[in-house]
Amino acid sequence: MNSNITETDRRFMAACIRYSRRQLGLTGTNPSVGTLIVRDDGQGPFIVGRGITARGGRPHAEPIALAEAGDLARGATAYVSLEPCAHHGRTPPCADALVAAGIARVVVALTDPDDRVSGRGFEILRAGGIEVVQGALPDMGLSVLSGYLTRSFKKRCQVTLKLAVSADGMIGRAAAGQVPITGDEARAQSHVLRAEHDAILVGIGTAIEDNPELTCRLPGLDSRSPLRVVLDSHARLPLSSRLVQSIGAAPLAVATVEPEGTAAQALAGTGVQMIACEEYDGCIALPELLEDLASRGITRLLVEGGAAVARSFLDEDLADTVVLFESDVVVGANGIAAPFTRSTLLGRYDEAAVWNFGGDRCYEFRRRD
Ligand code: AOF
Ligand code: ZN
Repeated sequence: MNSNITETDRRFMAACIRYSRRQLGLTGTNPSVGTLIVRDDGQGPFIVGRGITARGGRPHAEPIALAEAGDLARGATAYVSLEPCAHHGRTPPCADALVAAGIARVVVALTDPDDRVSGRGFEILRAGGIEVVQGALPDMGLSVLSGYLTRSFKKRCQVTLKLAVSADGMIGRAAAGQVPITGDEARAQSHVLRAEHDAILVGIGTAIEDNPELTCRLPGLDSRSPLRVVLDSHARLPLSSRLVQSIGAAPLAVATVEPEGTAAQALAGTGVQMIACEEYDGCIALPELLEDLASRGITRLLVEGGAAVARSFLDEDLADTVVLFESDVVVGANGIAAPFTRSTLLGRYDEAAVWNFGGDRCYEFRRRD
């Protein structure tokens, strides 16, 4: 453990990372970074400036926080979840801005892998006389920045696989449309997950059977609906489906191996984006699709169903995080069995968190890389 990191540092870094969650799903290819400017004039530390990477990725977090702090930044500590940038993009380097503002100390969770930054941000800070403390709560930092890091290192979007399972191990009932498994609180939480991702994906079976809308319908957060993507080899998505009908509320893309066919062209005519896919073993090739989505600026993808799609992502080792809701509801006859259970996940995943939402439990698993 880095002995330069104090208990106060951990407290403010935790607050900084929690704060940075707010822009997840909104910053495109840019990471959602948080900055808190904290000063202590002898009566205890207090926050004088806050910033998170803005919608679309700019401005970055640091200049927003510095602007709020004004002259109070002089002599203060800046908590930043990612190494401050060193490059001239549409804005000047954040590392320079921290030096110019007279910041005395910078505490960072994770190093930025971007070639234009990696290590150089720290160099600028040190050359400017700032004390730099690296490695404050890196695991917590990863909970927000892992999508950005996955996209940087693996050139594909990060995948969160979400599943709701009944007490008898089912995810629905055959030919019954949407079957409620979890309660209101868990459902609201799954809409938070939608808001925090750049795109949400289901298979064509779920799109037809459940006829979902896949938008974020939390009060005040409807503008945070992600791009909706349907895995639909033969472009079978009905024009009358809720997904197509709600295209004004959130964009929709169909991943298909027949982008030029009549059905695909009819969908395209309504504004649906076509993603031309490669076929592997009679199915859409998922690794290539994830690369394609990353190149379209998608950093975090939420996979919501159904069983076959979930199984494919797990079998191909493409699910980075699994969010599993468990309820006390019994589905009974004609149930569709869950493609995995908590115990089958534990071989490859670590249980990272457990929550209660109303009467339901929610487990977050992270893949051991
Ligand atoms: C920071 N603070 O809040 C963010 C950073 O296209 P640009 O110019 O915005 O640069 C994108 C890069 O900036 C991105 O790859 C990452 O290295 C960094 N993001 N840096 O200092 C921030 N969002
Ligand atoms: Zn920057």
